Amino acid sequence: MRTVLVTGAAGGIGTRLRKLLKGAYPQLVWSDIKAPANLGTDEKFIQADLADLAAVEKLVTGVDGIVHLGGVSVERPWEEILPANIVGCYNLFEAARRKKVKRVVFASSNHAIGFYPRTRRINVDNVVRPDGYYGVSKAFGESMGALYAYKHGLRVTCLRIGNFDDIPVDHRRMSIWLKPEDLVQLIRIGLDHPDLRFEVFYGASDNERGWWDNSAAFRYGYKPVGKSEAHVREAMEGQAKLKPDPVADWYQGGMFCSMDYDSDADLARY
Ligand code: 15L
Repeated sequence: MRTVLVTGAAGGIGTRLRKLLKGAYPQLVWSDIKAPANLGTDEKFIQADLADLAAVEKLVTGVDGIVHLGGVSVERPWEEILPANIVGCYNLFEAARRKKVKRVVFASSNHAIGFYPRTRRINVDNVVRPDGYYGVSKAFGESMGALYAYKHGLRVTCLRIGNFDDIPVDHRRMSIWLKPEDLVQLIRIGLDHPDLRFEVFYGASDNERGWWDNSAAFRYGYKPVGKSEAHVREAMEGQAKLKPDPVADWYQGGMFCSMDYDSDADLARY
């Protein structure tokens, strides 16, 4: 990898990665729909709207690998998800194919599988259970990744990111926490590992209370350094400030599941 493009440079994860990936590749190119506020003079930034295919094609020209963080990163109405996360994701993969980009690391999310109960341990072979339109867009992105990997020869890694933060901030996050340095490890496996064709990994640190079997990532050498048990006190303090919510507390996706929820199903059966 000589030139690596990262979309979503102005978002929460992008902003952290701008520091953590510094020097990792000879040329890093950062992009977003708007410029990050604190752009350094040594950082190369290209403004682009993911919904504009011609602009995305221009953006990926000459790039070897892409880390695709761009788009809407929370649950929003369909009218907002569609251009940014569905059309934008198609444009990204299609432009990558046309311009012969070698690898894509796609930032998927735990919300692609949010409707699994916390009592279930799942791996990457369980079918998706999105917990909103945002989760649907992440499941779509994983499907696009598989299509472009097997049909067009791209090498694609989808990271089902749990909660990216310095520490886990509540009970749920104890199970899904991802320390920033561990995300960097997963991204570098996706960009550099010679044997990789298409994989889905869980973006989670070493969480004793975790719900996900991440053996796919471990097979590629992932060794998470973050241990959520080391932060249990702060997480329980955060939890004490939250109101009980039977749907959010039952499912892995938390509050994304209880948003607009109007099913009368017996929770314990699903
Ligand atoms: C995500 O996918 C979101 O991008 C982030 O804002 C958090 O809500 C996270 O999931 C989470 O589930 O905690």
